[in-house]
Amino acid sequence: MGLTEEERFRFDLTGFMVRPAILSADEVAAIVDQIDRIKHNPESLPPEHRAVPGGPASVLIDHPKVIDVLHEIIGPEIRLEAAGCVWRKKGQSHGELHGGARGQIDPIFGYRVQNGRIHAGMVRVIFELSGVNKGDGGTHFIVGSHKANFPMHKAHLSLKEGKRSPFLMTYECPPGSALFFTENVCHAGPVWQRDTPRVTILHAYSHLATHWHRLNIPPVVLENLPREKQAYFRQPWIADFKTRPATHNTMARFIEGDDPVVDTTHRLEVGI
Ligand SMILES: O=C(O)CCC(=O)C(=O)O
Ligand SMILES: [Fe+2]
Repeated sequence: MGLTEEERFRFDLTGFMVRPAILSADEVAAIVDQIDRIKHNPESLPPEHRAVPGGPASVLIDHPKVIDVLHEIIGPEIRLEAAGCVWRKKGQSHGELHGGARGQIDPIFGYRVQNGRIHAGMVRVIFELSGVNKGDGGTHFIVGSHKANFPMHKAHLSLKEGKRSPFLMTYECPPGSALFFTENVCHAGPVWQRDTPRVTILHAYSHLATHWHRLNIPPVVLENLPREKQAYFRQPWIADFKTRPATHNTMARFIEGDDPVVDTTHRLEVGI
């Protein structure tokens, strides 16, 4: 369980790592079909499948080969706080290099290592459904920048051929792979170069105590997930001292209990 020694070394050193082909070909096909419909023909889907992580994509919420990593690098109690899908055609991009140098977001979401354990405040997982080959334009990273002590220097911020930092790295992977990175590493989603689209699902996981993204998943999607998957969207709190002994907001407590996964505030926020 957990990261292999090589994965731990690699993730700590560079700020990212890939677990290749963790999904079966059938899982990949079903999720790609769902994203195709979400982007191009949403009415062909039931409402609870019209946004991720509903429908076939829900297999990704608690995939054992992903949770395994997150428990080690975030902690035993985690939340999934944002999910989205991408259908990136040739010529399209996410954008330039951003983040890094410990300055991206508040230190509570930062990256640190203490007593031999990684504590990553927030971890992004990108499920690469169409795979990435050399030169395609997968996500790029300035390796080590999640631990840099000085601001990102402009000499290292170009994605232009010939002007790229020697620290800029990327990866290749087969379809159905999971890319993990700390949100604190400087990264970019460059122009996609392949004729077939880059199809991905992006998840942001964080510690149970925090919530960076405002939740924007439609209530119908969350309400139709099984309880074990809804548990990843439970409220961000650790302990309730009104009870004796104190109640802890564990996953098991949520699954056994009857807390609603969608509260009135969230309904109002998403306008329902
Ligand atoms: O599209 C990409 O490759 C990068 C996306 C990104 O910047 C992010 O997930 O934070
Ligand atoms: Fe980003």
